[in-house]
Amino acid sequence: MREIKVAAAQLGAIQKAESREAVVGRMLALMAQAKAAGCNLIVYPELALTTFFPRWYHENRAEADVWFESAMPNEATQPLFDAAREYGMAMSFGYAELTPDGHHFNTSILVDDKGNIVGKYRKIHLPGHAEYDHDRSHQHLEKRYFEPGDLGFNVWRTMGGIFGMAICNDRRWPETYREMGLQGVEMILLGFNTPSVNGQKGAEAHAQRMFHHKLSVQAGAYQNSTWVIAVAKAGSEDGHHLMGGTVIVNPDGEIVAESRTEDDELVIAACDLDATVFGKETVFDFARHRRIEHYGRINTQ
Ligand code: CDT
Repeated sequence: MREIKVAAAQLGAIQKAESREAVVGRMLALMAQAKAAGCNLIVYPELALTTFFPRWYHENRAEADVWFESAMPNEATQPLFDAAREYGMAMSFGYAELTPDGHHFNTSILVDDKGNIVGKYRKIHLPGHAEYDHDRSHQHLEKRYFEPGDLGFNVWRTMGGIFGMAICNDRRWPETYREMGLQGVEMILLGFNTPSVNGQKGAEAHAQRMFHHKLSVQAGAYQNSTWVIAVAKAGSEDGHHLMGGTVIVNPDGEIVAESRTEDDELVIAACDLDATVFGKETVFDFARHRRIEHYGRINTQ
């Protein structure tokens, strides 16, 4: 048994005017609850420090840099690192990253139980559009503000297990899970912000959107025999609603715990990493059963 007690730390809405310090205060309150519940890993959502700003159009792209962090940790986030170290708790959260040479990424980090950043992932599948779209009631400008991640899908050996990260739209793509599955991933940490309405004609309604979210993470978990911790930012941000749906999914693809609210809320489960072994050695023993001679198109198209 290799048990990790995970707190999926859903965040409720973050308004445009809310400061990083105020959000970090909310994150610290959740971390204290997680500590009291005996958790040793806390996972926060995508872009955890700010509102989901890609809904806002800045004609001058540089103005959007206010939403980005040029160092991590920084003054606002240092208390998170200090608390994680004090509690002996590993953590993961997402933020908008501005690199020293001027690149912009939608990033998440994995911090070990000693407060050291041991892993970084930059979102690869960026949804939405780059220019203001008059046909949409809601903008989704991730392609304007971010570049596709340049680090690939890596995994990290820490806390006695093999961990990977992905961000939001990545969860809808089987390649995301398979890239990490091929490296033996045992737990994928995945934050998301999914608008309930994206204003595109023909877009699915809320219930169907929730179904597609769960379908994607449950299938990814099962087909790669891995835990998936999918953590939402939820609720109404300045009148723009984000669906919730924080779930902890086991390597059989079953939801073992899920959120009940659209507020700041911990979803907790004790996850045995050894539960990944059966699937990896049987139906999803990739070395024995995959037929890569027939998968050429996946790499070329
Ligand atoms: N943040 C993010 O990637 N959101 C997208 C919205 C796409 S609209 C269905 C997501 O896949 O949830």
